[in-house]
Amino acid sequence: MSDRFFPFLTKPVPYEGPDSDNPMAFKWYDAKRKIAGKTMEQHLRFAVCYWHTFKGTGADPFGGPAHERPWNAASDPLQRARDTMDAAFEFFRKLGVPFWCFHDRDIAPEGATVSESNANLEALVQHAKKLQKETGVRLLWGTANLFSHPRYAHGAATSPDPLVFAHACAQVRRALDATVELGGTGYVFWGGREGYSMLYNTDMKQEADQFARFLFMAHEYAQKIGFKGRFFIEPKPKEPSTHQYDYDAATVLGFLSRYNIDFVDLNIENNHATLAGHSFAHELMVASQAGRLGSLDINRGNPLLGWDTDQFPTVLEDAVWAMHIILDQGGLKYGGLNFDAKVRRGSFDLEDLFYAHIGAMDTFARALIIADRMRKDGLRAKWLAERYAGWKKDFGSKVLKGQVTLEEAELYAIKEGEPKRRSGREELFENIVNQYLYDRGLR
Ligand code: XLS
Ligand code: NI
Ligand code: NI
Repeated sequence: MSDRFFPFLTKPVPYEGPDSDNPMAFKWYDAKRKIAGKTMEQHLRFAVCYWHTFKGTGADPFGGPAHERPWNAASDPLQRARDTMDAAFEFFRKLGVPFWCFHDRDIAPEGATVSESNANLEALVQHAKKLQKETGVRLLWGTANLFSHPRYAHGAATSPDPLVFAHACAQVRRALDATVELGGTGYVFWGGREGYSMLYNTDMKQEADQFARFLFMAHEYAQKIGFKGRFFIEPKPKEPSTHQYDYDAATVLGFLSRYNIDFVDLNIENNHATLAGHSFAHELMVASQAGRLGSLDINRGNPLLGWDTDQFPTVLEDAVWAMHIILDQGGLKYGGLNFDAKVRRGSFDLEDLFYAHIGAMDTFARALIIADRMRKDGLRAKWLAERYAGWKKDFGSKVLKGQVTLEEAELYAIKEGEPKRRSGREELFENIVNQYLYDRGLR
């Protein structure tokens, strides 16, 4: 493999440990280091996202592209797509990540017709297959971009026009083919335009029925072509739609049970959680406790801005929660940690792409060490056991087994009198967690 696009780095990013001052080295991410029986690489399952890292331009609503990339030099769109992919695999290899993720339109340009688009995609999938073989990098999940083309202005699967729905089906069919061909274990549905901007012209029930049908059709096809992975819905409350149907984890779980859909798990994104007015930990917990936490997009938002800023994750406490919950549920079988993050508009150097990913990987590696230590010391398990102890004993456990009537509960309250008040000890728990975050967990 060549050094064509990132010549400033001729060897993969090394692990040098916490005392290193080398910006192109890992301080915490040591791929083969074992934690709780598995290597860091196996726990974290990092995936670089193609769209932000290689297709991102630094554009924002107030200014066009600000990032010049050497892989965009060719004038022929297919050549540009191949160069971009070569750059991507050079990057994956040098960064040392095991996985990548893409939308159909990230890797291959849309053609003038459905058949032309399919042919473009197929050509680039074959190129990816070759590069995967050469580098050992694997596909985590694939997806279709059902939000950029003008035809999707009123939604894709939830469009009022069945022909638009058919175009969405055409894309998903080929994106599923690509995912299977490249060995992906996940397939994501993020519905940026599956929502509405006003209710005067929107029939929510009709659109929900359409979306459910769409998922059943996709599932049936995936089975047919031998897809062995899982589908994931990625909740987000808004942006670009005013209101998105997959609002948050709880809303999606409700939708799945309303339509009896058992073949979809959730892909939880940090910045979407905060846009919905939740914390990342809340969304992860809701999904995990329902047995449906499949994968994570680990970017973060900016508390001072109200939109999806997709920043690289550098906040340790968020990452510790994520790793704690992932360890609690025994890992991520089909998913992983996809960055879904972009460098800032002002960070236009190619080196910035490495710094961003290195920092994110170190944050999560450190979080894994800390979460493992917190779990081994039994912190949260102990706090929960103490707090809910009553539910394990006679009256509490009988209630849960359905052996107590409302009148019997009243008699119990009369007999026992006023409950003893117990402190929630929030400040104490925060102090203890801080000890782990900043000191104990790392020793
Ligand atoms: C946008 C989403 C998108 C999905 C994939 O906000 O995060 O990037 O992850 O379509
Ligand atoms: Ni995302
Ligand atoms: Ni997002």
